[in-house]
Amino acid sequence: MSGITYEDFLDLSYTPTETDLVCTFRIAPAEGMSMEAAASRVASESSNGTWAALHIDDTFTDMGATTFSIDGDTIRVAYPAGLFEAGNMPQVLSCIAGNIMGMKAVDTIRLEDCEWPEAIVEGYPGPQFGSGVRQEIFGVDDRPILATVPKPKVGLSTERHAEIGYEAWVGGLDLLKDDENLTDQSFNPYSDRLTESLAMRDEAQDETGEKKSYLINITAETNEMLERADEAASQGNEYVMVDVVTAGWGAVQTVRERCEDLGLAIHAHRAMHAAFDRVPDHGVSMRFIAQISRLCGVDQLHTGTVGLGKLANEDTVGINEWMRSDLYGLKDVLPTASGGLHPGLVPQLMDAAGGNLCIQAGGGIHGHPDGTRAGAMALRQSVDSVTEGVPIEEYAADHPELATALEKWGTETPR
Ligand code: CAP
Ligand code: MG
Repeated sequence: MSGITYEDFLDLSYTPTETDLVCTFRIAPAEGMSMEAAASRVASESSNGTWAALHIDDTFTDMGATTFSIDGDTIRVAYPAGLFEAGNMPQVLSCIAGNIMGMKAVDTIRLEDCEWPEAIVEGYPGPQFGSGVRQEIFGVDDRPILATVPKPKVGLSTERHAEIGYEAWVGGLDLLKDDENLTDQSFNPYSDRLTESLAMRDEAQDETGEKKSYLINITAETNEMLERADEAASQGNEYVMVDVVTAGWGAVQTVRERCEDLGLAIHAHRAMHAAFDRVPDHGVSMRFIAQISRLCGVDQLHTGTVGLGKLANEDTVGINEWMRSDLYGLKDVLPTASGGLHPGLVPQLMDAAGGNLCIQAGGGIHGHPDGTRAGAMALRQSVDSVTEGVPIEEYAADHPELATALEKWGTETPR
C-alpha cells in the first residue's frame, strides 16, 4: 500500500506528454504557505488528491496532475488526458476551475490559459460554420457583418421589435439581435417575435437584395432551448443565440448537437462572464471562456471592443487570434465586438481587430438623431469608409447619416 501526499503533485523535472492538458494559473499563496506547497495543492485538488495522505492499492488508477513549472506567481500544471471524460465540458470545469478556486492554500487563483491536446479536443465538435458564416450565410468576405439590438433592452412590443429590425435591415445591417435578457416574456413572446421579425426580414431582403438574418435568443432550460431552436429552423432562420455562461456548458453542448441537425449557427452571448474574468487576480480568464466556447462549438462569440466600448477591457486581440488559431482542424469562431460602439469608433476597431468580425451596436444605432434606419446607414457607411480606404471624416462629407453620427458622438468612447 503506498500513499498519495501533496508532495506527489509537484515535479519540476516533469515534461508534459503530447496528450497532457497543460493549464497556466496565477496564484497567490496564503500566508505561511510556500509557492511550492500552494502549487502542489492546486494540482492535487484539481485532479485526485485531498488534504490527508491517502492509502491506495493496486486497483487504483493514478490520474494525478503535476505542477511542473513555477515562475513568479505563475504555475503550469499538466493533467493526464484520462482524467477527463471525453466530450464532457462540465467535468473539465469541475477539475480545473472547481474546488481550487476556493481552497484556503491560496488567497487568489486565476486560470489564465490552457494548451489543449488533440486527445481532448477530438471529443468536441467545434463550430459548425465559424467565421465562414459571413460567406455561407451572407455572401460577404470583404467586411465585418453588422448587427443591432433593439433598445430599450426589454419592454418593446413584438410589433415594435420587428419594426426596428426592419429599419435596421433596410438601413444596411445584416443581423437583428435579441438582447441577452430578452427571451419569452409576456410583452414580447418568443414565437410571435420570431414570426414577426422574420416577416420583416423577408421584406427587407426583398427591398435591399441583401441576405438578412436574426440572432434570436433561445436561452432557457435545455429542453425549452431545443424546442425554440426547432422553431427557429422551421421558420427558416439561420441562427440561434445562447447566453452560454448563464445557460451552462452542458446545455450549450446539447444545443450544439441539435443545431448540427438543424443547420443553425450559434451566436454566443457571454453575459455573466465578468463575474469571474474581470478581477485580474482571481477566477478564470475570458481567453479560457473563449477556448471552451470554441470546443463546445459556438460560431460567434462576444470578445470585447479592444477597449473602445463601454465595458471593461480585456485581451481581445489575443483572444481573437487564439479563436482563429489551428486547433486540430476545429473551425474558428467569429469574434463579436459590442458594447458602447457607434459609427465613429469603427475605423479604430477595425484597425485593431481586423475585418473578420461581427460588429454590434445598439445605442450607437437607435440613438442616432434621425432614428434607427439612419443609424444603421451610418454604421454601414463607417465600415464602407474603412474598406474603401477613405478617412471617415472625408467619407462623411457625402454621407449625411454618417456625418450626423460623427457630429453627435465623434470618435470618442462612451462611458
Ligand atoms: C450592447 C449590449 C451587449 C453588450 C455585451 C448590451 O449594447 O447589447 O449585451 O455588448 O457586452 O446589452 O450592453 P450597446 P460584451 O451596443 O447599446 O452598448 O459584448 O462585452 O459581451
Ligand atoms: Mg445586450
